[in-house]
Amino acid sequence: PQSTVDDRSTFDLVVAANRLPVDRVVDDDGTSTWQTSPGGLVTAMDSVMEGREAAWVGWAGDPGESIEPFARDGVRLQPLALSADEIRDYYEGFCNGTLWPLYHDVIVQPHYRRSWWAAYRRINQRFAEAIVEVAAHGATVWVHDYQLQLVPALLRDLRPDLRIGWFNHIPFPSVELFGQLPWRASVLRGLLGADFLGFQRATDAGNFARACHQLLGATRTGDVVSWDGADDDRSGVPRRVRVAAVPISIDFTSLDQLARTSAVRERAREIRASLGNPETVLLGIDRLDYTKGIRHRLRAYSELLADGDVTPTQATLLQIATPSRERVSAYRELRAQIDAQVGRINGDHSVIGAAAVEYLHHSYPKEEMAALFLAADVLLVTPLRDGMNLVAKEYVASRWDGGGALVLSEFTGAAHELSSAFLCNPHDIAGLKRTILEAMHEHPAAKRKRMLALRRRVRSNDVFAWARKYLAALEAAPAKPGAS
Ligand code: GDG
Repeated sequence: PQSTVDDRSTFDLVVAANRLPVDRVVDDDGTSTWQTSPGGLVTAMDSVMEGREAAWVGWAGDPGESIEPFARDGVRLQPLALSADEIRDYYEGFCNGTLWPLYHDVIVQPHYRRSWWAAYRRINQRFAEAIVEVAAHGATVWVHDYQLQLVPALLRDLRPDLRIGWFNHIPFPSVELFGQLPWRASVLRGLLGADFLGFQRATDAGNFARACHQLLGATRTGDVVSWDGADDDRSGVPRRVRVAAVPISIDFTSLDQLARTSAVRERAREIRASLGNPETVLLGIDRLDYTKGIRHRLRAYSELLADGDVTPTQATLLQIATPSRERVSAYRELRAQIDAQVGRINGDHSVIGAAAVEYLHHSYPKEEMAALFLAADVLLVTPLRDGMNLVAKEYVASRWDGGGALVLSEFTGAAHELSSAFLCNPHDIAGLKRTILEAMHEHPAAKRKRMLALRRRVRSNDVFAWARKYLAALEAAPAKPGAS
């Protein structure tokens, strides 16, 4: 429940992310309220903020006027305003038109626009100033993701007393690709303002350290990147920054429990029945994003249908694509391509009463997601590049019955942990087809063994363990607060 503004002015723990953990919901009568956003980050942060004097700085999600700070579940929410132009240039532009494609191995062409970069710098500065206002002396500040890479150094300049951590939810690309960025040195300098930089995979941490070495002359010893702080026009303050992989996870127990409820089990049966009770239900659930490999998955599936290896009465592919970034042109193009691809597959292969592909461009409540997971014999997770991929872990957590099979791309962070999955290279369509068939037809006992191994892994490294590990690494980072 929403309460009045917290009268404390400073906090020992400050979380900063592009978005606040709430969404504004406007009722029919025009009154607006705040609802907790779905998603793992909010759950993870709740667990670390509980019992601490904590604040969260982020954008409220709409263009326009600044909103007064408010308190929710004991946490101070500090909204940061973005104008329509700033959303276009900073968020849709630099974040989602430059950094997102560049950091996902240029699956689509990144655009390098100076006006977008200028907006990114300005908004990062605004974030740093908003954080400084609410951070107590010596506070811990946990900054999230690629939208806020300049914040660590900006913060350190303003407030050397703070302990600053940053976590990258997406991949960090190889230096050959990162080197394309016209403002690459500024981004590295921005990040090196932190005490600890966390990544999804050791490879991402390694890519970052190599970029610092090649582009700034920094050196790496074990987990620590050391930089003399000098650049072309100034000799700077030396930095020692800890850099390591801390793979993110999900709230295993709550999903496991949700999937065991009779309502979810009943709904899972209903979903299968609505699909005509086929032998095999294959499922894809993704944000509609070109990184997720939806087109490769559809291509492989359409070939399996064409080859006669699957028939629409025997199997159904249920593809759910959650609407995402609909104002960015690459996302609109992708949607049109997927619409056409699904139409073509169904036109060619469906029979009356049994669609080859059931495609839904919607988002669903978490109960429905759990029921979908429980209804699916095979989950297809085929990204071309993905920082972690929480959907894969959520599927595993939902399968309390030991059923189901996970087809998982090698190009996800999750593949580094979930080695018992049916791993695939989504670029290799022939290989992907074989892997899908293997996941459909492997002996049930062998499949069950895989699923139980996956569940052990996700249970023991859940989101709470992740948050604890992250904060412990930040506490142990080399530089003492106040030192340079
Ligand atoms: C980024 C990185 C990294 C999706 N549709 C609905 C819904 N979802 C939820 C899923 C899952 C989350 O959204 C998506 O997380 P992913 O990890 O799969 O992917 P990204 O959104 O790209 O996330 C990724 C992640 O950050 C965390 O660090 O793993 O690599 O790209 O939790 O369940 N939730 C509900 N309805 C939907 O329709 N309720």
